Amino acid sequence: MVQAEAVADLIASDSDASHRAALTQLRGGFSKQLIDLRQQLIDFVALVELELDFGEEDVEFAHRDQLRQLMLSIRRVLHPLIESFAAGNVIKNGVATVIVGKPNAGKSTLLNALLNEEKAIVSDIPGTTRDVIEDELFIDGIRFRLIDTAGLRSATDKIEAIGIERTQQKMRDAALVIYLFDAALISADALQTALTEIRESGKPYLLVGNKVDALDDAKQQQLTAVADEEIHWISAARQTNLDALRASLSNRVRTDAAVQIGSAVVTNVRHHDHLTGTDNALARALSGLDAGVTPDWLAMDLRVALQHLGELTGQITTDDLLDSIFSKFCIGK
Ligand SMILES: Nc1nc2c(ncn2[C@@H]2O[C@H](COP(=O)(O)OP(=O)(O)OP(=O)(O)O)[C@@H](O)[C@H]2O)c(=O)[nH]1
Ligand SMILES: [Mg+2]
Repeated sequence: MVQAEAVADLIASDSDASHRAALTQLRGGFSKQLIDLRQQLIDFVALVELELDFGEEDVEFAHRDQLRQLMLSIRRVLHPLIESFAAGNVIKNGVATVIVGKPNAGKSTLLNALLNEEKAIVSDIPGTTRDVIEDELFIDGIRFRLIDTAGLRSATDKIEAIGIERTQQKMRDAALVIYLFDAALISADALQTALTEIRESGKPYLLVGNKVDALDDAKQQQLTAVADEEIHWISAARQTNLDALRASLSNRVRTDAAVQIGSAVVTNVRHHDHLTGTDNALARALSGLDAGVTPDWLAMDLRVALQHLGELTGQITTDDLLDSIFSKFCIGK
């Protein structure tokens, strides 16, 4: 299932938007650097491929030492990016994201809506969810472990008490908290109290007001004033504004991880795959160079590296290679 989702995510991210996101994510210097280095590599591959046309004559157009230096400098750019991904621990475990709030706030409805699946039981009886319900969700290539919990209140029986205890444990373990409240029902005071608690917990959180479909403007303004911070207004049942919530989730992870690591951070599975793909291909090309392999072997590894780099930076066509060959050489001469 995890693999299937990852594959689905890879396919889904193969779009203009994801290429743009890739560039944004590889932030300023990194993306520009990668594009420059890729162009230099294209020029080298063109030279190596040209050697193939003169196979019998044992010519060497591509300066091997310069090629080696170029590959080493590309790898120096790749490595911190690859490591940032591991450091975020995002690929392995996902971002533990727990949905908490009072009973009946609509936590299970939100879980189901985000997962697009009737995973948790929804009912108008407060205290419906007693156990912890978890599933994986991919947003912009980031893996989230979404956790629905028992609503927080004074428990009415033993089982609910255990459920609430688990909610609190999950909150402590979570990387991110979605604090969900029933906007139509909550009082300004109750929101204030809840906010004080969640702020004191020190966890990164998103404040989400549910049931906007049942909310009047005056109440919405009142709650906005009380909160004095961004509230994500949604209707879980009608699936209103869920895209904005998804975007906030993925932004939050990107910026937090960036703060933590202090530089560009790769959180996208697809990017990570292309970064390691490039790196592995370059490692093979480098050991090929050391072993003195023939240009066709070298060209093969370099092409793989270019393919990955091109998909990362969002500009891949084999025409690039042809252009480079024809802009620099006149074969006829
Ligand atoms: N009007 C409206 N009702 C909603 C919305 N989202 C959920 N509900 C209703 O609110 C009730 C409670 O929803 P649940 O998702 O079970 O709430 P919960 O927070 O998981 O509740 P517990 O598991 O008891 O803690 C159900 O009757 C839902 O249909 C919404 O956006 N608008
Ligand atoms: Mg529930």
